[in-house]
Amino acid sequence: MLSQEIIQKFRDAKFGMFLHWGVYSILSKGEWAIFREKIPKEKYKKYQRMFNPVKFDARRWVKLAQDAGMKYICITSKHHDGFCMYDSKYTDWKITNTPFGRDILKELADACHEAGMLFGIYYSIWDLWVNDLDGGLNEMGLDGEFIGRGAEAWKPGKSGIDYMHNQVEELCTGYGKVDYFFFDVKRAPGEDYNGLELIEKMRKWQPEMIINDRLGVPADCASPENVIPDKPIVDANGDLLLWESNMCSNKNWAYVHDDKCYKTSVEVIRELVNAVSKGGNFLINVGPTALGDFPKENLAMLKEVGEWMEYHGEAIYGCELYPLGPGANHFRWRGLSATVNKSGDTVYIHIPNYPASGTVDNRVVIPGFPDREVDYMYLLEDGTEVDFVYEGYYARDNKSITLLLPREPGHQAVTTVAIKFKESIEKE
Ligand code: H79
Repeated sequence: MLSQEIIQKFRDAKFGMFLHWGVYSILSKGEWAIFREKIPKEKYKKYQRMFNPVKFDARRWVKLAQDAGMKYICITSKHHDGFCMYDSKYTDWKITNTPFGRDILKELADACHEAGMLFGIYYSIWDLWVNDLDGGLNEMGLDGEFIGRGAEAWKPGKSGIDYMHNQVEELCTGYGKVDYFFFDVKRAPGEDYNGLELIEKMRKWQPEMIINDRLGVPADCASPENVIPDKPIVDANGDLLLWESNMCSNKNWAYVHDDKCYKTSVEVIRELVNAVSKGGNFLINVGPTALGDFPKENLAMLKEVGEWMEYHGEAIYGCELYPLGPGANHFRWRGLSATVNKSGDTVYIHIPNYPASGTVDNRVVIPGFPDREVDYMYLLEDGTEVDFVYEGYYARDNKSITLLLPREPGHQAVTTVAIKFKESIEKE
């Protein structure tokens, strides 16, 4: 197991960029195109000859993530189509055999290390190119005989398992420090891939690397997909586990020209705050184009998220969840949540649905809060002082505190109030 210190370091980073990028970006039908469209290998090989992302600039990508307030990046080294975005010596089906010819993973790893950005690698176990790994395209009869479906057909063979272990070794030993390893889809149980042995080897190659839970054997990080869980993810003792929600920024992971359902910065900021106030991390995805650009809708989103983070980052990075009483989701302020900083002297109340201007009762009631005396509070956006009274709104008790907010929100995405106490919170 990893030390709490290493786990905490990753948890403190909070916000990352997921990148789904590969030859499928040319088809523009999502990363599952080869499977969904049932494309035989011979036809699909064309995309290796076509892949030439002349606009790719690793430093620019890292800067875009950094300016958005992200502390880590995680890129697809290989998705289900088996195409390697790095120079694997175990296959010819890879980036260095395209007209582009450069090792994209290497360039991105270097740019991350240079910028102090944590570096993460996504790796799909399910591989449609390798028939000894979960059936490959044989499962559909697209590369040789149809081998059927179901547990037997999907059981990985020795050469498939070796292929995967070898590639994970390349990824964990050839790209400098790797902070995060994101396994994805597999068709058989984790033991069928000698998962425990693989994790053990990975700990040797990268002793400080966080490994997600999708290899099907115990690892470090839970990985809810496209959802922020209702509650913090905890173990049997109720202790907070390391978890990260990964999420699309439109309806697809890889670039789809026709998919214009992009999330706005307001939505992304709210998802981030939701995750962090439940003790989780948030990994928002970007699907770069075949040329190596980010979709313009993503660029706008990232820029605006960065503007929010510039003023609200202190309520995010390194903060912990701060549970509010059940009555805190007072009628207009649904989604109210809170975080607390490490020293415990500041609690941050996050208000995602700030009432529109002109409303008569810009109040937020926090029941049962707090035991200690508040010194003062203010909006993180501009330092405006927020008045308060030690009483509830409906229940006129003195165990609640009511924030008397200004009419206009601090920020339309999430308004955050910093509450300073006369003494810091005693943490158990
Ligand atoms: O990379 C992105 C997606 O392509 C991938 N994970 C994110 C991060 C993903 N999308 N959906 N899923 C994974 C769900 C997986 C469903 C599966 Fe299956 C069930 C895979 C194997 C069994 C469907 C049924 C596809 C193959 C059989």
